[in-house]
Amino acid sequence: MHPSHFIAAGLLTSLLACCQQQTMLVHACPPCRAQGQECVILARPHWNDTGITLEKGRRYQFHVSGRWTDWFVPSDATGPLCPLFDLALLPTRPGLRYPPSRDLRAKYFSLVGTLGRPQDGRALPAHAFLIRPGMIYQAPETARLHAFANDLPFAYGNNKGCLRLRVQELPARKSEP
Ligand SMILES: [Ca+2]
Repeated sequence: MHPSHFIAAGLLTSLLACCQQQTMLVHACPPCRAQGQECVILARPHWNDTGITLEKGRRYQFHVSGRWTDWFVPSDATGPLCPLFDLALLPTRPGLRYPPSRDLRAKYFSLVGTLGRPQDGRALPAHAFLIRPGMIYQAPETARLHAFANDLPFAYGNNKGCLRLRVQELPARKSEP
């Protein structure tokens, strides 16, 4: 066998071992979708209506927990948990619904939030952004928060799992009304 075959087989074994280990962390999704300022974002739908309205000028902190899975690749809100998969998928990232041209950190299964959603369900609204765990976001307009797992538009059929998102409104700064 050619040495490159040994290397490829070793990489494949490592990837599968990583995935099997991480897939055990994927939680079953609870039946609820939104409760107060906490909601569940499913990986399968193109859009999740969080039921949460953000108000213009107010600041919010996003808390995200859980794991979801694209085909057999486990991910969290920032993308695939196995770095080698992340590297392998790099050339196809421009086709993502929220592509790296909008934010270089955009990966497969990054959690994306939008203010409102378009009627035709395709193009993203003007305000779309990556929801990074712990990040603080000041809403540029008053609108309902929607969210989805970043993926190729035609590739949602093999998505599984969910993340739990908690939106915490922060107190206004002293200079704010
Ligand atoms: Ca997929």
